[in-house]
Amino acid sequence: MATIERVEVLVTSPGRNFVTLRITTSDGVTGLGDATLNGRELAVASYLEDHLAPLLIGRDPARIEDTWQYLYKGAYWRRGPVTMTAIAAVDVALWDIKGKVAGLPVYQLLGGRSRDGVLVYCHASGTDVEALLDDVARYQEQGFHAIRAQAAVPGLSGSYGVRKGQLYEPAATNLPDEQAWSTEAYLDVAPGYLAKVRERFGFGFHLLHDVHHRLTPIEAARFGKSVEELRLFWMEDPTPAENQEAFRLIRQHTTTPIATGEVLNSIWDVQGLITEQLIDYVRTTVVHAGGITHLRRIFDLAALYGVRTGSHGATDLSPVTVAAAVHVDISVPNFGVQEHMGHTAETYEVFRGTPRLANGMLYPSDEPGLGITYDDEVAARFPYDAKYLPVARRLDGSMHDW
Ligand code: GCO
Ligand code: MG
Repeated sequence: MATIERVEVLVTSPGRNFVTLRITTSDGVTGLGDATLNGRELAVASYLEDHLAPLLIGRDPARIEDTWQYLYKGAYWRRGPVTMTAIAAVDVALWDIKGKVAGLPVYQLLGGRSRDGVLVYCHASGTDVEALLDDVARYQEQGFHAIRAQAAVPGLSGSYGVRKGQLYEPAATNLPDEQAWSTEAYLDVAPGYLAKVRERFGFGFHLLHDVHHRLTPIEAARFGKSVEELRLFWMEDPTPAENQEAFRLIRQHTTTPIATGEVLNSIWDVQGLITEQLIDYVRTTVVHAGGITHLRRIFDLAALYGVRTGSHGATDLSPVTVAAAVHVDISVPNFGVQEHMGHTAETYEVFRGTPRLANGMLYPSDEPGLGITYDDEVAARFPYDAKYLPVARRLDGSMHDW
């Protein structure tokens, strides 16, 4: 029997910080798992290095479920983003190894394809409405069928989701950037720019919008109602996700579909949202929700209640997560959509073999395992560089949800 012989925690910053776990077996097979928790990266690195690596040495790499239970139940302390991201990294690395040992891509181990390709949505944004419309046109020309639209709110220093450089990257400063927020100003402008997108481009594509936890339940209900005729694919994170009951109020008032879950990390965090059918899309991801093993459990529960998947896929999730997500997305029956942002050229030099993007769809690699390799030499050129997500303050100076 092969055993786990080596466990390495790799930290690199090719444009942004990524933490990667590499497990090597006594047969020389390696597996990769993403362990990146944006803005809190080193907490997960330490959890893996100091607490999990010693437990893994000598274990059977084939026992994925048992290892998951061992690490989850063995922690005693339940859930939480740091624990669940660390467990995810181990889990995904073990799926990668299992695929390589079997000579099969991971999606084949998950039951094979349920569809030909994975529908993705991209991010259009603009500092004003005209710039947003130009960006939507650009993505349509590139063949995307689903487009998220965000525009700056006049008078506010920072508006979530608006790109400054090549890619939208919120964790861009060495200390948290302080941004101003006004719900009134946002609610005055957002339904209007979304309407302009529909006016200009019609209804022949999916239009999405991320509220980014900024509204109270009743404000979110009002927002959802005000955009009903625009037939959004979803409004994302209309209110902070930790209060599951809040979604009942929103649900009672609007038919605009609701997506949430990118900040949640376990089946228990989304249990009520799913079983009470308070959401339409669950956005938990491979990396933050306990890996492929646990995410599939969430998606199976969701399938029972007609809730579809819509996994988070921002730049702070490494290409290892993107690959793992696409293996899951292509196989589960209740797939909805996958977020796609892409990464910098430097990131793709470190992580090689990312899923193929064509005509607004992602296709998994047919290489054994996940299909991603990690280049240590290139990674060494990009040392860790502490970066934080911004914070938001209301106009009176008090803290708001970012
Ligand atoms: C999204 C997200 C992200 C997050 C980021 C935090 O929908 O893509 O909201 O942009 O803000 O992942 O690290
Ligand atoms: Mg979001």
